[in-house]
Amino acid sequence: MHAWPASEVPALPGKGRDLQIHDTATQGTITLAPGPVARIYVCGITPYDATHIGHAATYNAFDLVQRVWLDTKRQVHYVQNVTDVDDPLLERALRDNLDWTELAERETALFREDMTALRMLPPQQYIGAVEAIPGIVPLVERLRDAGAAYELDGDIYFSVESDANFGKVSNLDAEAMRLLSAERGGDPERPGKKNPLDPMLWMAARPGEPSWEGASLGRGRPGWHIECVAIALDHLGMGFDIQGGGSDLAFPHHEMGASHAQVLTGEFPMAKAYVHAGMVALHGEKMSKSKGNLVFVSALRRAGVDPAAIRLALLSHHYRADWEWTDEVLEQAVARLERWRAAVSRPDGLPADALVEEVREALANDLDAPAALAAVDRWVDAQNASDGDDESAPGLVSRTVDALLGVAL
Ligand code: 5CA
Ligand code: ZN
Repeated sequence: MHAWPASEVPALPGKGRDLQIHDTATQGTITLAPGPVARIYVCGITPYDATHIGHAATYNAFDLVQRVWLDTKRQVHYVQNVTDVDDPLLERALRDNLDWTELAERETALFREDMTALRMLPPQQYIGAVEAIPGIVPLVERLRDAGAAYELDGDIYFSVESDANFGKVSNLDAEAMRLLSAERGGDPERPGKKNPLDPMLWMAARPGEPSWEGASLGRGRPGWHIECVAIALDHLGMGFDIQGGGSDLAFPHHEMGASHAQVLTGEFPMAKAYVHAGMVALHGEKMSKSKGNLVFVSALRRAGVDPAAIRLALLSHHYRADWEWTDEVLEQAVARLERWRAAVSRPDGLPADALVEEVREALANDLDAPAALAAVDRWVDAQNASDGDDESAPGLVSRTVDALLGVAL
């Protein structure tokens, strides 16, 4: 499917720095040194409800990754999926008496608008689960033929025991895995499974639900984890630089994906770094479509909030932190945006070459956006309190904030 338009990324003087990033799998910070083309896969939305601030915060983190890489003069190959067929989508369509394809199309269209408004750089490939089915079926067949999958009443399950590295992405103990599996789309209680954690690869057709021809698998629809593996391997291949998503994807989604890929290719890990963003809460609880405690990006936009202020609100928290959205977070961002715009609208100002390096350094250090904002704040405060005469400074600050933080002043 088509993605959304890219905003321009201004080139900055000098050269950016290599990204150091926290990797969930090794539980430490690693320095990524991609080749001329850095490769990233970011898990996309399940389009049954509009983009909320939690989604936007997660996509903001991976947008910063791209901006750091682009600043090092690399190209970025970015792939994102859309889980446009899955249980939660079908359940919502049924509840609201909607055609599931229309619901998915409507919410994906709104997501594109939100991403465009927030100046998130688009993926080169934006792939729906449905369009990926022809690539998913042969992978499931291969897993089955390799003895890593088995049938249960027509459904095909992946056997986690077929992968010696299972557990190395999320580093959780068996009990934690079991609890999270039940919470996040798994079915650990289903009788007949070899291991309660085994995830579904292919679900046999159910009455009243959409299904597709699956060659030797029979009619059905794909499981969730194999969807992302098929799309990532098809477009990026093994050993790409980052697989990203919110921290709720570390287990089971990214763990299972790494396992599928390990059995398919004999290689581990699928991504050099597994990068996870913290969860955004509202009124003390994780924002989630299932709980309905949501602040929608589109609703804020409709209420007249400048998307640049939304973006600054996201940037004011470290991507790995769990944080809470409040009116105050937004008010502070609106005030900051105003201060920054006033400072760069003057015809001249204080030299800003050091600021460019400070923002670069902050972001290269595990995407420390709050430190980057603090550096800009310092320049802005000094600029507003003095009368520097560097005519190139306001433009350079604007371009830096645009190129590295995605905020248009
Ligand atoms: N389609 C799958 C991924 S393949 C999925 O998880 N979709 S989603 O719509 O539920 O979430 C999309 C992305 O937003 C995921 O990376 C998820 O981890 C992230 N996300 C969801 N809720 C929050 C939240 N409250 N705070 C931060 N990130 C969130
Ligand atoms: Zn995914």
